[in-house]
Amino acid sequence: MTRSAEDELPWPLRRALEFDERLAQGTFRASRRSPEFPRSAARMPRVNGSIGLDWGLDLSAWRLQVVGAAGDHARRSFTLDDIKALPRVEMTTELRCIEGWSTVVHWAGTRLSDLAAVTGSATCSGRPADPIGNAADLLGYAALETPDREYYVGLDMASALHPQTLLCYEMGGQPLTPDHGAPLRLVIPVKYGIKSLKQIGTIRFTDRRPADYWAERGYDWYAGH
Ligand SMILES: Nc1nc2c(c(=O)[nH]1)N[C@H]1C(S)=C(S)[C@@H](COP(=O)(O)O)O[C@H]1N2
Ligand SMILES: [Mo]
Repeated sequence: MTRSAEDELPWPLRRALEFDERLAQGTFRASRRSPEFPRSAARMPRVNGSIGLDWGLDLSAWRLQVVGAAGDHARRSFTLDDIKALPRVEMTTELRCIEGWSTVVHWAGTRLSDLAAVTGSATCSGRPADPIGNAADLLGYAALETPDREYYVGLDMASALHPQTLLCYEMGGQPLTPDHGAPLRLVIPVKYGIKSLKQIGTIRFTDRRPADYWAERGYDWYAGH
């Protein structure tokens, strides 16, 4: 009979590992959903925040860079068409800004969890992410940044892989405009708007809690509501 490395740990450590694993699985199962609205309730939100937006970005040369535990040399890059080839999801949810306003918006894009599943970048092993079946294999965090790295956000993995966390290329039934984050932005309705990073350049999955632009300026790192 072969014994796994885990079996050889002293029992208090082993118990702690098992507990962490159950906790992580519980987190993913419980994943609280943000309310959804009829599409007719959707409006176009104001443009809010333009840190790190490059108005002159060459959309044909743009690529989404995805980096996992294996590091920069194993980065994968995706064109917008690659992203659009992943399952399309539409949702009508509230964009809630920490400044006190909110707007119901209709979004279209693909789940960040679907990207994590095709790249294997979100796990320690490099296997496709399976939050329910194998939560212990997941890295702890996702870090997103604009191509110029001026704006950056950190997400805990449960929120990053939440079913309503989307990489969006359409807003209000139209392709994203540059001021709303073309060609691709994050929309994460379980968090305040500060986390919904516009114009994504790189997504990095990591075990170290990522830097976060607004957390560095005194806001709560999690920014849930
Ligand atoms: N790159 C970038 N993304 C950003 C911001 C920013 O300044 N730069 N501001 C955030 C804030 S505070 C909010 S409320 C939302 C607003 O999105 P909207 O402009 O599409 O309404 O974008 C978020 N994403
Ligand atoms: Mo905001």
